[in-house]
Amino acid sequence: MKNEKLHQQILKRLEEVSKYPRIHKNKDMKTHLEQNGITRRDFMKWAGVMTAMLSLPSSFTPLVAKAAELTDRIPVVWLHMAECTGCSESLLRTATPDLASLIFDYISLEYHETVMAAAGWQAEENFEGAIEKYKGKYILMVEGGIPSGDSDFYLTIGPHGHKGEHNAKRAAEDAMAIFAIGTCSSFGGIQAAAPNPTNAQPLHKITNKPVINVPGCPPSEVNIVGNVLNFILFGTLPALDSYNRPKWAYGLRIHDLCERRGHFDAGEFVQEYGDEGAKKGYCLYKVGCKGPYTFNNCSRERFNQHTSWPIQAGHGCIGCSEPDFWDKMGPFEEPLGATLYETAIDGFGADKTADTVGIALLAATGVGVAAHATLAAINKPKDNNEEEA
Ligand code: FSX
Ligand code: SF4
Ligand code: F3S
Repeated sequence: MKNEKLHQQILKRLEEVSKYPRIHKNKDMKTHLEQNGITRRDFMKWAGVMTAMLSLPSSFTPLVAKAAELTDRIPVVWLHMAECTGCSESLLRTATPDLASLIFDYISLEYHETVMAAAGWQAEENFEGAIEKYKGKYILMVEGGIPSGDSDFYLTIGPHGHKGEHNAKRAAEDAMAIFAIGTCSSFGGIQAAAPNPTNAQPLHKITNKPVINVPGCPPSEVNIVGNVLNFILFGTLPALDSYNRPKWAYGLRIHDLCERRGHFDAGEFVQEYGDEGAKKGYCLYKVGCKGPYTFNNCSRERFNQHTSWPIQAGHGCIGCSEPDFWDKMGPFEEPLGATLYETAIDGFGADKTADTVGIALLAATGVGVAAHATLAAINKPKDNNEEEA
């Protein structure tokens, strides 16, 4: 019944979006996929995966596919601030273009400094033109931390030498929805790490409008495209956690679905890189994995067409989707020990779960798995329970 209502609501929304003018006059999704050697079957399979990722029932797959087909109805303005461009690279530079990057190709990117042909005066004109032409109708995506206040001269863009902060504020004013792409834009990132010489700020500090954070350094391509699809499907803000991250992507800890989790529960740890445990794929907690403190879906979605992710490659998670991880998660190759780290689990020192308590119980009683499971359940954020049920 609840699903039926949601289904109707989405259908109505998609109908509305399909009335928006098409931006690619000469290209439809079918041709776009064919030109890139993707069959309809592959596309529907991908839509099925995205449906599950967005926590929707599988019967909604055709709606998600339709939303992908409508991605050319909503213009996107993408700004670069202070960053390494890894977020764009994550999306656009897969070895063979996967569906997420193909969909992104199809989205009407009205302005994106890395991929557009224009430069100089022309580029600046394109920026002004896009936000004027699509006033109130575009999605703004901002990548990078934003030098601000007295230090905003650390970032100037284009021939007029506008400050990054000026452009971000200007574009935010008339945007329909705003996404901070990557940890730098969501939380300040490496620019804002101590001593933060450029006074870099996250996007939400320089605009009063609601900002959806899509952190990760970089975030995966599926999280970026998933947010666009989510917006097309619902037209509203998704359910967010306490750091304004969409719960469908950031609702669980890396540790919750990690492929090495069985070894954690069995007390089997890599003690140092290259040891026997490392060869056997044991848990990386003792060599610094921050998976127990980090909320993201890498353990489920991986990167580069589901190929691999940091922990599969043999290094612990460094907590790249958490606020201030450069300052607070280090040293990256050592456990945090008894540090009380402020996470979305309400400031609870996750090591208590992960090491001190879990492992002590494991050794003392031999019922570590159950003990750990109980502790993990206690420490889950309350507002995530509904999604896990
Ligand atoms: Fe880089 Fe993006 Fe990290 Fe930041 O990603 S991958 S430094 S999150 O803004 O380009
Ligand atoms: Fe995986 Fe890290 Fe948790 Fe070990 S500590 S199970 S490697 S997330
Ligand atoms: Fe980042 Fe950890 Fe995922 S380091 S990419 S959140 S596994």
